[in-house]
Amino acid sequence: MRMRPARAPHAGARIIDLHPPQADLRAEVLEGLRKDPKELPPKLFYDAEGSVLFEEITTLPEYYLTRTEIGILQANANAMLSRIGESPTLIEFGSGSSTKVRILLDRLAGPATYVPVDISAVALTAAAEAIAADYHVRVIGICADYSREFTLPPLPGSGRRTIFFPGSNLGNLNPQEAASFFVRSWKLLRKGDGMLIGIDRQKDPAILNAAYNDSRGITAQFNKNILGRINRAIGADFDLAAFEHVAFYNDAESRIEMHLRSTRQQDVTVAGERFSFRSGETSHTENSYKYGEGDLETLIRGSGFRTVETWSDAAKWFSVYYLRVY
Ligand code: AVI
Repeated sequence: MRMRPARAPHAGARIIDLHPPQADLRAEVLEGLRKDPKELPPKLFYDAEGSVLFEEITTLPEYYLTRTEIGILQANANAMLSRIGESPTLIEFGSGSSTKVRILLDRLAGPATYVPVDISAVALTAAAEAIAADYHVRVIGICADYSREFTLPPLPGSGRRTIFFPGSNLGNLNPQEAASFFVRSWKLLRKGDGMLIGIDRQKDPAILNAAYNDSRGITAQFNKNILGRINRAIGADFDLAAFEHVAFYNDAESRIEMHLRSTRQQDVTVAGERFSFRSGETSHTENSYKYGEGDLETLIRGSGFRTVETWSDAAKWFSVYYLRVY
């Protein structure tokens, strides 16, 4: 069990609600289903049920990403913290339950400010309060959508800012979206500030295919839950039993693709609009890009960042990069 810090924790967390615009799920789903081939927005994965399924995925033997990244953070936290510098302000994008940042906070000496940023005010408040209760750090939670541009309120810390973006979440963005992610992040930082980011690497496709086709079928449930969510949230009559999970590594695009395949010819009504699915027709639900050596450098070139140091596991399946604004 983690030791509590000797000093008294700060009194509570401050939460600043930037009122992120709510997605128009109905419009996004209909737009995707009108495309050929059909697409469904991956943001729909994460309702309460999907978030539980994702947590389960992170513990599966085939899904090496989470445990490998945690191992890298644990083994190299002190080196990371020395890059991050004294009295840091750690800004975590999509902070969720703020679990991985604890590995850094456990080893922090001296004052620090932790700024979790999450679109869910409920998850943000719970996680921010828990961190404020467990650590001697100032906690300022920001309810915002990091996938769009937003402005940080004035932050009190005197040290450098570091954006913490673990979990290979960058992988779910296409190259253009990833490039604009770095530009948006740069706007929140100053010269000398940094970013600590988890990146899943290219590797034997058999390992990648197994990670997204686990033997217990949890990833399949996670993928199909998107249809259940559409049924519940915007009114549709998807029969989940008539779709199957498909995931494969697309070598040319360096990405895992997830799709849902219709097992028969069927019509589905979604928010009052009728859609036909051919037998065998697939709808694209997610991409998970895998980065090769030097790919990140190519991606960030021109966005104002440079790679300063990287840490990986022995097999180089996963890396954590420290980037700096120059
Ligand atoms: C959240 N994200 C990094 C996961 C990934 O590996 O791309 C989402 C996921 N999809 C299927 N399994 C996990």
